Order: sequence, then C-alpha cells, then structure tokens
Amino acid sequence: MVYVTETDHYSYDFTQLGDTSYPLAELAELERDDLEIARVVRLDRGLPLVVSQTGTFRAEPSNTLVKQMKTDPFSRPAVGDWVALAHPEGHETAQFEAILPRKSTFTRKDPGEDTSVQVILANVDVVFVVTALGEEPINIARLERKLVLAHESGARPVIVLTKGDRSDDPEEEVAIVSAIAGDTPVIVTSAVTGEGTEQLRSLVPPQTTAAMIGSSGVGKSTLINSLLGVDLLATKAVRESDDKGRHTTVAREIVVVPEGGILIDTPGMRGVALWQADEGLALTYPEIVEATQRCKFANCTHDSEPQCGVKDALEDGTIDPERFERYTKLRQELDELDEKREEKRRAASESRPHGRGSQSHRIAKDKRNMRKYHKRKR
Ligand SMILES: Nc1nc2c(ncn2[C@@H]2O[C@H](COP(=O)(O)OP(=O)(O)OP(=O)(O)O)[C@@H](O)[C@H]2O)c(=O)[nH]1
Ligand SMILES: [Mg+2]
Ligand SMILES: [Zn+2]
Repeated sequence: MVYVTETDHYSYDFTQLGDTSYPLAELAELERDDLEIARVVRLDRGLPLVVSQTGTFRAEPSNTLVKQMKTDPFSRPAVGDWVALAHPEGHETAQFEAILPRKSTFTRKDPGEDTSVQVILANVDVVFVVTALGEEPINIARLERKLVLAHESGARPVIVLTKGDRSDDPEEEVAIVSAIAGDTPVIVTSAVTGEGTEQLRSLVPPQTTAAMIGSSGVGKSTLINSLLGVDLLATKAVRESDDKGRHTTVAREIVVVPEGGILIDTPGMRGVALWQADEGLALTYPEIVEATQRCKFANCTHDSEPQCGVKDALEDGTIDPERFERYTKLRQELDELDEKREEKRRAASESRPHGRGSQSHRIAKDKRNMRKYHKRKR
C-alpha cells in the first residue's frame, strides 16, 4: 500500500471500498449520466473526503443539498456513505448532489440538540462495540446502551473487549458480558499479546465494512493498527489516574485492511444518548420485550396492574431485575424523546411537507433499504 505522507490520509483504491452494485443501482434511479458514485472515506473539519473511480476529492455539497441539510440531519454525509458525485464544468471542487439511500445507519441523539439525530456511520455491515478490560469493572449499562444503538443500526454488532492483558480474570469478565450479549459474539483482544487479532480479521473479509465505536482510550485505533500491521493511526496513552482516554482520534475515517475489508475508526464517544431505537431495544432485551407482550394492558407500567407479563417473569427469574432496571431507564429515555419530538412537530406549522424529500419519508426509505439489503437472521 502506498502511503501519502504529505496529507493526513493514504491513497485509496476505489476497488477496495466495498461492493458497488448497490450504490450503482441507486444511482441509476437518478437517471443522470453526469454523476458517478463515490464513497465518503473521511470526515474531519474540512470538506468530506470522497473516493470515486476517477480519484480522491474533497467534495462540497450541492446548493440543494446544503439547503436540505439545514433541516434534515439525515441528508448530511456520514462516513461510509455512498454519494452521487458531479464534476461541474468551471468548478474547481467536486460536488455531491445526493446521499444515496443507506443500507444501515448508526445514529445517536445529537449531543448538542434536544430533538435531533446525528448519523455517525452509514452502510456498515459490522459494528465493533469496543470496551476495555482491566482497571474498572465493565460498565454494563453503558455497554447495553451502545448495543441498543448498534442493533438499531441494521449492522451486526460484535462486542470487543480490549486490553485482555490487563485483566486478572478475562474469562470471568467474558462470562459477565456474554450474559447480557444474547447472540452477539464477544471477543477478547490484546495489543500486547496479539490475542484476538486474527479473530477480528476474520470478521472483516473483503467487501465488508466494519466500524469501531467506543469511549476514548479503549484502544480502537490501536486495534486497527494491529490489523493493518503498521502504526498508521495515532494513539495516545490514557490518563493514569482514571484510565480515561484523551480523544486522540478526531476524524471518522475509513482504512482498508490488507487482503480484507474496510474498517472505520471513530473518535471516542462522549455521549451515547439514544435516538429512535425501539428495534434496537427489542434486540438487546428480547426477554423483557417478549414478557411485555404478555401484559393484559397494552399501556401496562409493570407496576400495579393485574396480569402483568413482566412481573411474572421477574418472579420466576426469567428477567434479571437489574437488567430490567437498565431497560426501564432506556425505555423512559426513548419515550421522553418521542414526547419532545411530538411537541416540536405540533409547534411547527402543519404545512410541513410529509411527502418525498421530507425527513419521515427519508427515514422510511432508509429502513426499507436496510431490510432489503440486510436480510438478518433473527
Ligand atoms: N495494555 C494494553 N494497552 C492497550 C491495548 N490497546 C490499546 N492500549 C493502549 O491504550 C491507549 C489508548 O489507545 P488508543 O488506540 O489511542 O485508544 P482509542 O480508543 O483509539 O482512543 P480515542 O482515539 O481517544 O477514541 C494507548 O496507550 C494504547 O497503547 C491493549 O490491548 N493492552
Ligand atoms: Mg483513536
Ligand atoms: Zn406489565
């Protein structure tokens, strides 16, 4: 691989950036022969870096898209996105005119906004939810929260426990995590001993897009470097006093694993507030959601109502009470978000369009795509 040292990225080979059949099909629907597909490979403070068959470009959104982006966060580019790229005559900069429909979308609530969404990753097949072993006991609530978002994205989650070398009893920690993971695989890695690297590699075969998410300092960039076999991405020691990372990675960026697929490195997440995650919640807490379906009343609060499926399951031990508490917190968070969004919708004028191009239309289309391209076994 040829590394370009004068820029902050290396040279991308378009043919390694994933299966192009689906974005090409989506582009064809636009019926414009002046556009080509390009993949968003890096998002930093500059214009999005995109790669197409004709080259690597910093590309700017078209005027129409800029307008749309102001009100519709889903129309803002995310790393992993496929876009429709134009090279307008007399224009120095390449332009993207549309974000092609996504087959998976990793979102969270925008930390800076009350009722808005932030798309963090697009078109990802596998999400590595990364947590470090060692110092402190694993924060299960935080892990479950990330698992909800990962499940909701439409990608396949895998839990990665890094820094296995620091743990006195990795087997015990794996057991604790496996108990809440359901069908999600749990793997232990160590950059010191090399443990787990090959297992991780096997999960990122050619044409697969995988991404790392997790708090700062858990070792996401280190892990990617170990798969690349070269220290391409910057890493930095955690603070000794509290094991906290220093937000070393500042861009979301695609790298290509030699003889493998694509890995996306992301900056450590500070907040993981939920955004519309009913499906993710059901996949993360299947036993609880199933039990609620046995409640007599549809609006059961699982408190004092008769014939409550949840209370029965808590009594016979099918539901772990601590897990139920964590679930309830997330359920409430989602309900509150729904309420706030409903209020905002009502406050906004009723003339807001609901047809093609509106945010709800967009979400529905992306969800349909997810199902079409990701026939997940459940
Ligand atoms: N002991 C041990 N240290 C590790 C391991 N993996 C990473 N580290 C160390 O943890 C520190 C943080 O690693 P990074 O890869 O920078 O963490 P990150 O998740 O990318 O952090 P941000 O970019 O800030 O989000 C570095 O000092 C690494 O050397 C491991 O398996 N074992
Ligand atoms: Mg990093
Ligand atoms: Zn109930």
